[in-house]
Amino acid sequence: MIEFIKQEDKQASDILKRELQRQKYGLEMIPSENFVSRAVLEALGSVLTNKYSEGYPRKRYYGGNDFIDEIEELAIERAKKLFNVEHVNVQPYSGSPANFAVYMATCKPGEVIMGLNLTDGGHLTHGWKVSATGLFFKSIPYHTKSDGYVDFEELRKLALEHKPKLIWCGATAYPREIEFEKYAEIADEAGAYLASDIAHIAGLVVAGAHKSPSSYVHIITTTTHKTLRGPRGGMIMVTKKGLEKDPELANKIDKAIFPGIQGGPHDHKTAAIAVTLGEALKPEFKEYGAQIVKNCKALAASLMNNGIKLVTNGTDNHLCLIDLTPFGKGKGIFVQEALDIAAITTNKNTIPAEPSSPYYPSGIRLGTPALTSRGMKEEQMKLIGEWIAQIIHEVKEYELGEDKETRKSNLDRFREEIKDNPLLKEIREKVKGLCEKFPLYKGLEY
Ligand code: DSN
Repeated sequence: MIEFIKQEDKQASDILKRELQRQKYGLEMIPSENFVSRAVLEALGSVLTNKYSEGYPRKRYYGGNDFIDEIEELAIERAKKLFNVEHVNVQPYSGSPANFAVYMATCKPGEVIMGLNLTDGGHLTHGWKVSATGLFFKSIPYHTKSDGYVDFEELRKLALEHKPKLIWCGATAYPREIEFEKYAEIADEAGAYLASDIAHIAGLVVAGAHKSPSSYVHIITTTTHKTLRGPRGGMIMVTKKGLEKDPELANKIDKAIFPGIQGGPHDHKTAAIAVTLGEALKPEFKEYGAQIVKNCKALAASLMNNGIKLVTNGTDNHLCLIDLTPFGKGKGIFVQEALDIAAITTNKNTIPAEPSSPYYPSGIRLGTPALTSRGMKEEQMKLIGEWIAQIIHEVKEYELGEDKETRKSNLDRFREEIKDNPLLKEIREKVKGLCEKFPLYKGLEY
């Protein structure tokens, strides 16, 4: 499969080989990651990477784009059907430029926008202070309540007071269903554009395992590599409601992507999106989406039955958010690194009312899209939940410390002590055994 890299570049091929082994023999539980099909991998590795094609199908600045036009149109038609929308742009390089283009199409610099606060589970590009979206627009964040659910009362009050141009719904670490209808009521009352960023749940939406935003919002953005199980990429969609609010909205979005913030589209990635969307149109994808949610509920139950607290006490979707504050603040880093040693990949994450900081947060975010792609079901989730709980209990006494020096020495000591921890080694072996029963990329060897 990588025979040419092997011949030409041993250094690079060795690294690729080790990453393939890591993926094959570990449990990938970062909820925004997944395993693409061999067909999607082929499209990504295709000759379409050689082409320049600034512009849009049938309106390009360069010659030789007949087949590029066809593949882009195929992706667009499939996306329209799957998401029930009027217009689709499949060129965003990923989620951040897709979202930035929405700002450019709907707001002027300095105008007011609203998104869910980052430490409450919101996306960086929904107005967080260090993101370009927080620097160039006036961001008024809304929050979750102490129970972890979105505070719609606060959102309504802020929206009517500040009259934002744009309101975002959607999140990166929110374990519950996004209540599009409540957002729509508030955005309509405030006269704002409503954009839903469904990057995390796009696969669930097309599978019917999460409600669709298409009749509630004006614009939908998504990445294509999370639950949708495609290449790293992005899409922007305009709904019927969006075109009714502004008949020029689709043109504005297209212009914002090119020439606004991007140059030539990545055509190999467009081809891979077309293949991904073809897979998502198949009946098996509905089963896949439903199983992601069943698995996540089983994982949540197993964690809670083993003494682990979850934000909102459960999940409606593909992810759970572990609240480690019963053991102290800022403990996410210890748990993430201990899980890593046991070959369970997750990410430390902030939780609502985070008492620590985004880099040293008090939660762990984990999910089931990638494990479900391997064919795992509820029985395996129960087991994995038990292992994770055991690991948390094993490292829960480690303290971070308040200042930089104490943190460094505490982390150094922790890393030294856990690298040969017998429980972590034992679970790592069990993880390997489980992975062997659910092979990944069978027959693919680097
Ligand atoms: N960084 C992506 C995630 O992991 O969810 C998008 O926020």
